[in-house]
Amino acid sequence: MDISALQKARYGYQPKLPASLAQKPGDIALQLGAPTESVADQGELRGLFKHTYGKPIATFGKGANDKTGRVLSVGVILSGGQAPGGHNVIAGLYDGIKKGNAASTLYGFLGGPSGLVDNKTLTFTDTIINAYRNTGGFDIIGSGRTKIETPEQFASALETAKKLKLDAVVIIGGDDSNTNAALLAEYFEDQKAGIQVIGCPKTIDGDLKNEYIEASFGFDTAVKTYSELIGNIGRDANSAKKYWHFIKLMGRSASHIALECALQTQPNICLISEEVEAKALSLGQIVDQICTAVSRRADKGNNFGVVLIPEGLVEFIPEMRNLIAELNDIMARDAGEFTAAGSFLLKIEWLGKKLSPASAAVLKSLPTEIAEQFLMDRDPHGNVQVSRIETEKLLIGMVEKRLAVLKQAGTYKGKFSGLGHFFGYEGRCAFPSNFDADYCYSLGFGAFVLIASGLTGYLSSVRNLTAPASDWIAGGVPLTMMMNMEQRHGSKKPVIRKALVELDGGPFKAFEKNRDTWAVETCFLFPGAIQYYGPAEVCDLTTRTLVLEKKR
Ligand code: FBP
Repeated sequence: MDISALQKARYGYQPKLPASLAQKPGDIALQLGAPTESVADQGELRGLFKHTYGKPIATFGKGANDKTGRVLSVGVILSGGQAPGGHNVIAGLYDGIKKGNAASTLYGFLGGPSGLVDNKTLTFTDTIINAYRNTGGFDIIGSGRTKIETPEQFASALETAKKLKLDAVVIIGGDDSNTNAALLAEYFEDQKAGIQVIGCPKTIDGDLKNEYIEASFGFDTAVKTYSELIGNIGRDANSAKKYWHFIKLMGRSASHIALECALQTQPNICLISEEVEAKALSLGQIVDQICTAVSRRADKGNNFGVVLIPEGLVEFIPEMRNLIAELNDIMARDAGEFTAAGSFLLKIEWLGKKLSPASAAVLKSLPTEIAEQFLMDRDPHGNVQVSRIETEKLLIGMVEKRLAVLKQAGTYKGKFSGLGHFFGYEGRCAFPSNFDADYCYSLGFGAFVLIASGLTGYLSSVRNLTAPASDWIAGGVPLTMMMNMEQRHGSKKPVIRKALVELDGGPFKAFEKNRDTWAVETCFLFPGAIQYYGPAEVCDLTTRTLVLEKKR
């Protein structure tokens, strides 16, 4: 098989491990802290997770561990959207269990959680693992968004695990997938199956984090990839001086990706969904803000610029959020009728009778192609697929209209030509940065130690991430510690709380301090491509978000 020169070179990269995990497995001691509580709704969660609630934080240190040498049988799942470094989590887990005992087996469930339900597996070998070390993508076993939720699905998962004689299942996923991991861990305990469940924090969105999970893997590589592209666009804009580039960036709910890219590239405008929500800004007000910057730059003869837009924005604008919530309910409750309504226009007519008057008016005001995107299928977790809503085009159209009015009034004298871009899929399967390669390998290796030590219902954790890798602190965080109860599809459900951008946090404050200057001046930065070989200050650079969050 042909492989690129970089792929070949990356096979030989040896990921760095924290000192605690770089020891012989028998010398990795497990230290347990005090019992923990969930972030909220402790009473309800204690009742729902009778076997797995409130476990202590686990930390790895130096000392004898007589459990790491037993023969293990483990199955691993890649769940949800791709994120750079997934292959290294599997490689770290594989190397760990083989180091513990060469007779141990690692199975991969094919196509995401459905592989566990339907017993679709492959058995990892050195040859398979070696062909994927330090590479991007999830293609080693594939991924999927199936949610294990019905009693039949849980029973099938158990049947598969029993057939394979598994000691443990490792779920590599985001907040929804790890909520599923917590439920599965509890179910297996309840069934006295003796099968452990360990999660690993994945998502480019960066919204699965807390005091013990400093970053989800993939964020580092994705933001560096997008920032390279944004920097290139900034330079093009400043060369040609004729386009306003509206760039939508992935991040289904949280704006961490947009904020980090703004810190790395200094665009003229970066919208932050969490701020839009806090200030209850309407779509019209957002458009006015953009027009003010466009107009002020035009006064200086600069009819070009860069605008960053988080893809989740529409769900944070009050009138849009209401519309989406109502659509979600109607489309779930009256799914049959909705489908039977027929063409798009007939669907809009049918919805007109079901939606509140305010939401019906918002839907009607949207350009046809955008309204169609609002009606697309929801994902299995009930989320609207914001990656498919062309917010950048919606904003360009509205800005154009508003500027035309301002021109008539004589308050805008520039020329506006908007170009839309969407950077999402471009970054999710990039070769992992050295940071993600090291971090992921450590998470996978740590998952092995958690399993060998007999823990269940934990998320593999590696912290102190701004220090050199040898000083990273590895261990595990109980999944229930991150949970609260939230309203989902008409009822309260236990879920891992999403970490949104904090408006009083270091990253947002750093952005806020500079954004007025960036809006009017041309201050673009050009981060360039991710570097894999060279000086550590270039190759092992962490994100600004991580550094600024750690400063607190
Ligand atoms: P996860 O939360 O599963 O990691 O996925 C995040 C994400 O990349 C979002 O940024 C994006 O909105 C979504 O996946 C796209 O989903 P899909 O891959 O199903 O199109």
